[in-house]
Amino acid sequence: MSNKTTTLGQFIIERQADFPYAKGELSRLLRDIAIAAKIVNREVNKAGLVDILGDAGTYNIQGEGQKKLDVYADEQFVSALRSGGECCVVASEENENCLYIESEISKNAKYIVAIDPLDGSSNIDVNVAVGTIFSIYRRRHTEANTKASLEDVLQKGDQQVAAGYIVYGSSTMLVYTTGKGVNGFTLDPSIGEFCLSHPNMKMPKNGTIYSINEGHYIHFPQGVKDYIKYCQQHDPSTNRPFTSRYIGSMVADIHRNLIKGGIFLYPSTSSHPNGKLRLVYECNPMAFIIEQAGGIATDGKGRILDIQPTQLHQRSAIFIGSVDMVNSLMRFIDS
Ligand code: AHM
Ligand code: MG
Repeated sequence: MSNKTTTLGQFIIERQADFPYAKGELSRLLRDIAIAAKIVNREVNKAGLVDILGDAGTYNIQGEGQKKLDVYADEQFVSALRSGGECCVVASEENENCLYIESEISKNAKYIVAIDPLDGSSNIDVNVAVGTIFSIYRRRHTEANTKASLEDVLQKGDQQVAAGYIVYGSSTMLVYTTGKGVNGFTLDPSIGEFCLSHPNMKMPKNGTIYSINEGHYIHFPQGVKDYIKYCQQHDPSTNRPFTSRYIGSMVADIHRNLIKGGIFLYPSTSSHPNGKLRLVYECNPMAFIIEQAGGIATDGKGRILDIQPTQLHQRSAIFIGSVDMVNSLMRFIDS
């Protein structure tokens, strides 16, 4: 067995020819995101030691209280993207409007980044895994001096040129796709590099894990309730009852299911009639990654990646995971 370590930087350069319009810009953009991820990782890791836990005392556009680390992570990613020069618009969960980067080096940049800088905020204060989710689009009009607009951000998910997540867990991993499969890198803190640890990730076609906040059961649509009961029934021929696992950090829940096989569900509920999770920077990137790994993602009516976004912070129901499990759920939803 070879002991050769491939760093994320090396891997990106080796794979550059795979990228659409390969001129190095997307490689540099991914590198910028990885740098910010390392800085956020450092802060998440010492969160108990410095004054960074707890509420920032501010609210995001969705009226959700912001944690200090939410704000810190947002600043780090925006700053890395701003100074990197390859991104002209950042759309973040933490900001009401898109941030147009109009500096000399960025104003003609070709890429748009939509990001949830720190997902799973409610887990920050209690040492449970949190994550970052990002999605990259190409600007629709790239002629010099044409301005990027909201329409560039509101592209369907199937127009993504890359997407990825970082999970700050028992180890820190960066997983990404550029539409040619999914690769995972683990941060080696001793050298400060993400190293290829999970090449060509494939989601098992079937699994035995279902992930949903069952506390909201009473508010779920009937088809989802019926599916949960199905998961809990005894039937050794289909390995039921299944196992329930719910961390409350979408990134960590989906990462586990990607490796082990499973389904993650966040349906519409009476308090969140359109679901809770945001289409542009949560559902779309995760759907792109899971599809690239061989799984599927739907809102219960159709493919997540086919939804035309109309608003930056719009929400969607999402059912995402192993093909056989999502298809089995769909039979309950359709009936
Ligand atoms: P956030 O972006 O404000 O952190 O919210 C998103 C998180 C997801 O990571 C997670 O899957 C979900 O909210 C958990 O919601 P709930 O507490 O309703 O189960
Ligand atoms: Mg989030």
